[in-house]
Amino acid sequence: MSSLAARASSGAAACGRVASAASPVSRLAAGLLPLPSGSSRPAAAAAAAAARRSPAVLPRRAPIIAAAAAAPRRHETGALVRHGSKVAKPGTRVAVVVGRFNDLVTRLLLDGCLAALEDHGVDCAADVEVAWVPGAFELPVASKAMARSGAFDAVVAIGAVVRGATTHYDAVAGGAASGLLGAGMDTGVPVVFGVLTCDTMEQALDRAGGKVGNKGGEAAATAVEMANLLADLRAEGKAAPAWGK
Ligand code: INI
Repeated sequence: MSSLAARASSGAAACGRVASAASPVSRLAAGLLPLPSGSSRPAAAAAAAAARRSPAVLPRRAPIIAAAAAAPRRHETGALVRHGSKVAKPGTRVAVVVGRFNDLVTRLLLDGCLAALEDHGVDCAADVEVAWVPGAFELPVASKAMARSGAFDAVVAIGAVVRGATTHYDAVAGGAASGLLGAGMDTGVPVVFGVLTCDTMEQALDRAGGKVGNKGGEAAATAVEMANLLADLRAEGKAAPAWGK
């Protein structure tokens, strides 16, 4: 099997519900994630081993990302300082728009995104909608339309633009970036840029669950943080309502 094919085949099922080498349980056991209080590394390793033995769908688990200090605090000057929590509020709804072009890469980004949404407390089965579009250039129109619907608290746009030999790259990458920025700005719904812009396919795969991490997972975390921050500010009348709200 080529290294590209091997990496592609490692992209496990969506939503992180199926045990895989990259599942949160395995990452816990490997020491890559902080342990929830009351559990031990050997216990996590045993859970990971059990999950590997049984490929069955795992029961729903609690979010495993600990809440960052979400309550506003005072700077020594008295200024109010706040961050959006990395743990989703119950019922946080997320649209994920994915480009089919270079889907060897975008499927892996999608897997990373959905697993991370679950890790951050989003209920994928109830509250996540995935929409495929032909390529990165189509991400803005679909993202903006979904953001305008009022049905989502955040949108994650996923794509992979690989330079190759043509100048098409610049038009597609630039159009996707400016279009997605505009979609968020126009609607007040965070539209997260989960689009890889790389010179080579190898660089893209490195960022889709390879040696540089998974940009889809990072985009999911950004979506949760921004949805929380805007919700908190809006609850206090300190941010304008989202489109149609
Ligand atoms: N779309 C991508 O998502 N990535 C690319 O690398 C790419 N390249 O290189 O051409 C690409 N092109 C298709 C584009 O997104 C549109 O689907 C197409 O132009 C139709 O509007």
